[in-house]
Amino acid sequence: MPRFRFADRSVTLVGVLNVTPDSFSDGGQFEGVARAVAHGRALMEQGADLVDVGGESTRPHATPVSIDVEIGRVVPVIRELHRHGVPTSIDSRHPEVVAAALDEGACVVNDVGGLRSDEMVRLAAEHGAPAIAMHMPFADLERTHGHASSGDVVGEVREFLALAARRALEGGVPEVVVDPGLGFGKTVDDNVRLIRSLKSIVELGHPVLVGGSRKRFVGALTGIERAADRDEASVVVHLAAVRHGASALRVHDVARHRRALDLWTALDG
Ligand code: HH2
Repeated sequence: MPRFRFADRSVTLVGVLNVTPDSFSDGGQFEGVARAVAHGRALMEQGADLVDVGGESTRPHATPVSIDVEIGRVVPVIRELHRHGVPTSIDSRHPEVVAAALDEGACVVNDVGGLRSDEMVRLAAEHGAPAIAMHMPFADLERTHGHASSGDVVGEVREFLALAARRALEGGVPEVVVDPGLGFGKTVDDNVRLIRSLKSIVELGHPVLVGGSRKRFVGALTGIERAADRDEASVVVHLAAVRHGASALRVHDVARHRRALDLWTALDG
């Protein structure tokens, strides 16, 4: 797999591939290797630059899965996508899963745990893989989702990401992408403030990834109840993020985002 660098494009479009029974918007749709691989390849045809493969839902009250189950879900899919030349990131909080995925051809580490673990940094460095550090207020999901905002969410997130990026770069990771972690232990207002103030995170000097796709705050702001009906609204959220300096978007509906981004680029030219 040729090396993957976010800095090679002005906006990197990351397609979501959840190989889980219980993800909040598409749980159960892409279970089984054949279905998952077909969807991953379709995402590339629709214009994704990278396919983000996850085997554990991070939604509130998701049933925890064992490391073996998570590996069993993601590794065969990554191996097969690699065989078809599809670049993948591994979306996992667990170094054992990340290690297995990198060995099978994943070329980016996506750690919603914010690269808190030295092992995660070591693995990305050893494989020469870029790493995404996402902000979660706590290392575990239950505490994160029960978290009520502090006052200065933007300052808190910026400080966390600055530290995570510094540690990772010092540990030898070739490229660090920072992500404010929309929807992770944040109120609707926190998410809005993070998008509006994204520039202060962009100023850290690392590519910024935003993942607002179909999330609850998008539903709260629009009144759209069903997560799968929030793709149009997600496009608006993500274009706002691009306007404020985001250079990577993690999305479920790649086709819609690709069209919107191409039009945006033509008009913004
Ligand atoms: N959001 C989710 C999962 N992984 N990774 C990054 N870097 N940024 C995000 O915002 C992010 C992420 C949650 O979305 P999804 O994968 O669709 O849901 P689930 O965790 O239920 O599988």
